[in-house]
Parts: sequence; C-alpha cells; structure tokens
Amino acid sequence: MALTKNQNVLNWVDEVVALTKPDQVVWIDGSEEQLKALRDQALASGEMTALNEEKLPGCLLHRTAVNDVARVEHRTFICSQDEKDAGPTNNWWDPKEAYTKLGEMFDGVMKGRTMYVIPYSMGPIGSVMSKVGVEVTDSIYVVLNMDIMTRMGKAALDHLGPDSNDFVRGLHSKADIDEEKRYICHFPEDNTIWSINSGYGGNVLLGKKCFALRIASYQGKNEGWMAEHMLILGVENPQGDVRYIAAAFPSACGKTNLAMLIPPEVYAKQGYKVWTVGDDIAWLRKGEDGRLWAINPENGFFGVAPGTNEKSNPNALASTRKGTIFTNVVHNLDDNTVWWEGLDKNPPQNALNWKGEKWDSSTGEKGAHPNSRFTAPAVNCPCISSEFNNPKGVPISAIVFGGRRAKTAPLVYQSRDWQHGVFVGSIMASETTAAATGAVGVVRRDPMAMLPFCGYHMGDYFKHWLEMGEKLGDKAPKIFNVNWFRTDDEGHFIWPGFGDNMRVLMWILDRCAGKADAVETPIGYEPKAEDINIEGLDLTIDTVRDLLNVDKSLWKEEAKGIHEFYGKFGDRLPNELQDELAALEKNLD
Ligand code: SAT
Ligand code: MN
Repeated sequence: MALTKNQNVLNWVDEVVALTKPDQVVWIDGSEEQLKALRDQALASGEMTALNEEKLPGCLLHRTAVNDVARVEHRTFICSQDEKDAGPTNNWWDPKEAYTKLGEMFDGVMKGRTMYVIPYSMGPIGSVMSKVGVEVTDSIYVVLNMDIMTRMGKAALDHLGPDSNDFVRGLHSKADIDEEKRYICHFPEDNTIWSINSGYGGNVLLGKKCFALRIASYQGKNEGWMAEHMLILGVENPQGDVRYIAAAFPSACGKTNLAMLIPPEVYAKQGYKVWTVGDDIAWLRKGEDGRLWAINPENGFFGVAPGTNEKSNPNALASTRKGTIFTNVVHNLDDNTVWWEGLDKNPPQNALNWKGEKWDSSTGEKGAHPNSRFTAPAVNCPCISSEFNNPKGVPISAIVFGGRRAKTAPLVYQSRDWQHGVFVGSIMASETTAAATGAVGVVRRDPMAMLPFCGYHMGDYFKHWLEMGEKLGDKAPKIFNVNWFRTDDEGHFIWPGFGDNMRVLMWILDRCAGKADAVETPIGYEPKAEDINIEGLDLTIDTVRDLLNVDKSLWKEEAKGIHEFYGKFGDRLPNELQDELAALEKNLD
C-alpha cells in the first residue's frame, strides 16, 4: 500500500515500476514489525547473518561481492545538461545518453524480485534544513542500512507533504553486481540518482554521498546554503557553554576520531566535554540570527572498521555494540562475533575472512577488508550531542580544514578573513608517503575534501563559498587549517594527535571568542607557541615552535602546485582566489 497521496511521488514510483517490472512493491513504513520481517527474510536467504545476541544484540553481518567493496569514482557521473557544468573534476555523461543506456539496463531488472520503496528524511523530521528522498531498491541490505543512516518511513513522507515535488528520486538495483556495468549516475537538474550493479554502502545508500553531498551541493548553490563533507562537534566548557566546530578532511585523516574526541586529562579534570553532532556530512545555512547553523543530515555512522579500537575511538566502538550492521569484517565462529585488524591483538582462531573463507591469521593475510564498515545508529554513541535532533541545528563558531602534510602546513593557522579562508580550503591537499623507498609524498589536491563529492563545477562551488561569506558578513565563522601529520626526519609523527588535538581546538575557539593572540605569517595567523597548552604532554615548547614553522621555500613550491591546479578551472575560477594566490606569493618574497 502506498504511504502517501503525494502525486509526484506516486507518479515517479509508477514510472520506475513500469521500467524495472518487479514482482511486488513494498512501501517501507519504518515500523519495527516490518523491519523484523525483512531481517528474518535476509537471515533465511543468507544475505545477512545474525550475531551473538548477548554480546552484540540486534547486530548483523553482511558480505558484499568481492568485486564490490568501495565507492567507484571512475564509474560515478554527473549528468548535467551542459558538460561544462560538471566541471573538470567530475566525470560527465550526457543525461539523455545516460538515461537511455541505463534505462536499457534497468528494463525488467527487478523481474522475480521485490521492489522496496524507501521514503527517508536527511536531517531531523520537521527541520526547515531537512530534505526528503525516496529510494527504490531491490536490496534488503539497503533497506536495513537506510533505517540506521536516515530517518526512514512514513514520517518522511508526512514531512514532504501532499503536494511538494522537492524530493530526490533514487533508483537502485543490484542487477548482477557486474562491475563492468556498474554506474552511479547523478542528474542534479532532475533531483535524480540512478545506481546499478553494486550492493556496497556508498554506491547504494543513496541518501549519503549521492544525495547529501553531490545532489545537495548543487541544491545548496541554487538555494543559498551549503552541503559539506564535514564533521560537526561541540566543545562544552566547565560553565556548560557549548561552541561548535565544523571540519573537513579528506579520507584517512581521522574525521570520525576527531568527531568523537576524548578530551585529554588536562581539560577533562576541569570539566570540559566534547559532543558529536556528525562525523561525515554537514548541511549549513544562515540562521535567523545571521549566524551559520549546521545540521548533520544523517542518523548513523558508516565508519571504517579496521583501526577502530578501545584506544583509538572508544565512542565509535561503543556505538557498534548493538543494532549495527557489519560489512566485510571477520566472522569469529567461536562466539559468533566480529573482528577486524586493529580491534585487538587477538585475531580469532576459528574464523571466516571478509570473503567468507576459512581464515588463518598466522598467514599474515588480512581478515577484514581494509574498507570494511560498521553501520551504527547515532543514538548508540556515548558522546552524541543533545542537539543531534534539534531541527534548528547548532551555530558554527569555526570552520576547520585539514590534510595530511609531512612538512608544508603548520599545526594550525587561521585565515585572515573569509575570502582568504576560502582560498585556504581550496588549496587543501593530502600526501601519500612511499615510506619504503623514502620517496617524497605525492600531493593530491582535495578542495574542502569535496573533490569526489561536488555535484557541479568546482569553480562555481568556490564562488558559492565566497557568496556565502558575503551573506554572513561579520557573523561568519572564522576559518582555520590544521595539520596533525607533520613528521620528523625519521618520518615519525611529531604531534600526538587523537584526543590531544583538543589542545589545538581550544586555541581555535579562543580565537573565535577574541581571547587568544596570534602572530601574522605569510600564510595567515598562527598561535604563539606558548598559547598551545602542552601540559601533560611529552613535548617541549621548541617542538611546538617547529610544528608552527612556515618554510618559505616549501611554500613557494606549494604556490607553483596551486597555480597548476587552479589552471584546470579556467575562467570559472573566481578572481578573488587568483588574488589570494598572488598575495601569498608576494608574502613569500
Ligand atoms: O562508501 S561511502 O562513500 O559511504 C564512505 C566513503 O567512502 O567515504
Ligand atoms: Mn566521508
């Protein structure tokens, strides 16, 4: 039974039913009863395995096909009418051609299968910042994951209302999981996503990167708000005031760890606390008071399992102890639990690896896939913010960019103003180090950590950032850049990282409150070394000075790299950013 009278939704569902020809259509209402029946069905078919009810209540294990274990950027397309609107950093496909080609593949693809119609809300139900999507899929795995990652079911359709056409249409079929025919296509001008031949997370949970970043970034540009690849955290001081930070990092820079940071002793004993609002995506909008407000559009965490442990991120681990779906981890057959590299030092002896094969850890072969995941409900997180479901969101004091740089970027610096901050975000980059050969790291530019996720021309995206700054005026958050990954001459990290990153966040928040000094450098404002609290650390103030050092010759090289990168964007690169680059070069002379 359809769950809505909204004719726009009904017509679209009719269309995709006519195209894919499922045996039956099931509308997902979000009721526990319906979900239980689906879980039972997935257990009976072997699609999922139920885990130890005592140790991991309500948890399930799933294995994807071995050819289907990660997002596929080379098969991900932005299908805008005009090729130029996708920009130089996206794969473009003519929408007519894409609809035709994929239409042939979708034709009759659900014969013999059930189509699930999943209405969902990205963001708290009832928030003006939230948006509705409808995903149709032939995968129960998708339904059960969407239940964790979004607010799913009838409430989402009620939020949409009887007449609105403002919902994102997501069509997904596993088809044959054929990687040669795998396509993840976005039609930003039609609010539409078509995904076929994958059954893995980010390719098929269409609310996440596909909607909440690629489509939403395009919507945000047109509607005057922003969809960003950012965590959101709150720092509570001993008086109970909470200030919020939104931070963008490329993958493998510890975003989930920072979002769930455990304050070091020096702050914990004074009563400071850190609260998680989100670990991956932020939607940001100017509020009635003129400040920038943020919501996390998601309702759960789709986190990388390997490396997550009691020390690195106890809050993430705690989040996975109930109602969680594990994908591509090790199955411990002795007690019917899960394991992954870096969980502890005791790999199970009687176990199956992520492919479902008998696994012997002593061979040195990895048991869990490096991109294996947990899908965990946000409510499980011990440090989830009390504002997590607040429809107003939270006010953002600081925006933080960061990357993995061995030498160039200092521990922290602040942009001179919003425009300079946009420049700082646009030149974000991470290095890979070839440790074995000692070769210099390869720099991968990843502006605002949005390179794989910006649904339109990145030059226009920079322009939109500049316009948001104008709109916010002097109420705009301050913009910073951090680098936890500076190394010494032996290649060891100098800064301790993890919870101690709070020491840097505290300087950032003090700057926002007008309470901390700064010194001007060629790249922006830096703390005085003595203003980074190192109490309780095995680190001298001279080391902090080193961490803050700006090596002009390295930055001159950097400027060359930026020129080259900016060249890609042609005349869609805003002049303001060229000016900022020229200013940087002048400061370095
Ligand atoms: O697979 S997802 O895109 O959801 C997660 C990621 O790759 O960052
Ligand atoms: Mn991400």
